[in-house]
Amino acid sequence: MTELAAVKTALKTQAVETPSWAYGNSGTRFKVFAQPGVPRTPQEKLDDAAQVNEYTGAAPTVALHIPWDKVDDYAALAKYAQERGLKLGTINSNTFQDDDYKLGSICHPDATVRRKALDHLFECVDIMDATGSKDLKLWFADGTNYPGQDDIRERQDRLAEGLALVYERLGDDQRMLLEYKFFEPAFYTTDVPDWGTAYAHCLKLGPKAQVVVDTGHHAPGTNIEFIVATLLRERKLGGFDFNSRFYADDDLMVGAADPFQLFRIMYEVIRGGGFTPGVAFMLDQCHNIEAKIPAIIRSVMNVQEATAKALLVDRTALAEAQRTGDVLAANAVLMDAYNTDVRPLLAQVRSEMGLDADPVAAYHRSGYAARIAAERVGGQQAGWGA
Ligand code: AOS
Ligand code: ZN
Ligand code: ZN
Repeated sequence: MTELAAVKTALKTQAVETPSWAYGNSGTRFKVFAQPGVPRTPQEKLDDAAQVNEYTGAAPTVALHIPWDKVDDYAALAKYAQERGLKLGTINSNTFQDDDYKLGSICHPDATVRRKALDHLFECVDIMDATGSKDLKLWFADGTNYPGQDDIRERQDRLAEGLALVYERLGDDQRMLLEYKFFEPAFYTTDVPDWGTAYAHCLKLGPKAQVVVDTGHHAPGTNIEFIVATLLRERKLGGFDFNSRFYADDDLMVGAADPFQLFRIMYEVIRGGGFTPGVAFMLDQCHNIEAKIPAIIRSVMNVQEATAKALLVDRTALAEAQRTGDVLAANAVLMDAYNTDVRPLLAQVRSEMGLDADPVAAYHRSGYAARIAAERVGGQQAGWGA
């Protein structure tokens, strides 16, 4: 196989999971903007996700969020997805929306609240059993706002205890993906603030526990690709929540704020052997002011563009420049790949897959947006504004 053929093959296999909540109305704590045609049910979210997959050919799974996507029959929902060429992906838990969780969930000082949070997490695993989902994504809003509010170490003990109980409940082919976030909604301490804390817990738990890197969950200037390289070396990178940030957890379209960073991340993924089914490429975004379906299509394309550039890095030339200490040549190899216009290559890949070369234009031509705007009245809020 020529090198270009190998790049094309890799691009044809890449799959990006889209989040159900990205199809719903969203906003900030200042305002949630309603858009015409927004889904009213989990099924309608899947209908929209099927559009993204139809035009990109690269978004075959959809992440659910419980309880935002609560239904009576999850096996039926999985069948509904299957009939539209989709599969249900990661199950995202929610232990942050009840009044009971004011002081935390599985780290809460009161055992009754911890039990309630655990029961929800067990319910999420039951849902995975019904849908065939392989991954449970855990993000905890737990933390404290004031020094002295609670004991930092005891909160870690409670976290470890809760995670261990959920871990035990996982089936052989199921994983738990632990997400970290350096602040918000807690501002003084966050119980899983960084990859080191997530890694330490996952290491103790065992091979079915891995870390999720949400690209928006780092302090400005953090070298995310270094984290990616490290987690891959340790076989602890479970997946990504892709999005973009300018300031905090902005949840903007992936690749919009810093496409160069996305390229650097994808390069480390490929370099570290992470371009395999094990590492989940998920989006975690909200489209507050832009049309949702084309924005999600655009996001998938942004991931593909960064991936294509990363695949084009001349690894032999890079290794040689690195070995001989030729700093400028090594940097130039990376920059050459990054500065390549990969849009014609991706258009070709799409044509070879029987897709339109321009997925956004194809979606606009389809008339789907006008149809859902006419048919759907009273679209659902994503559940949470961020
Ligand atoms: C929260 O900031 C995290 O990014 C979560 O992954 C996610 O946005 C939320 O829990 C929806 O599932
Ligand atoms: Zn996330
Ligand atoms: Zn987030």
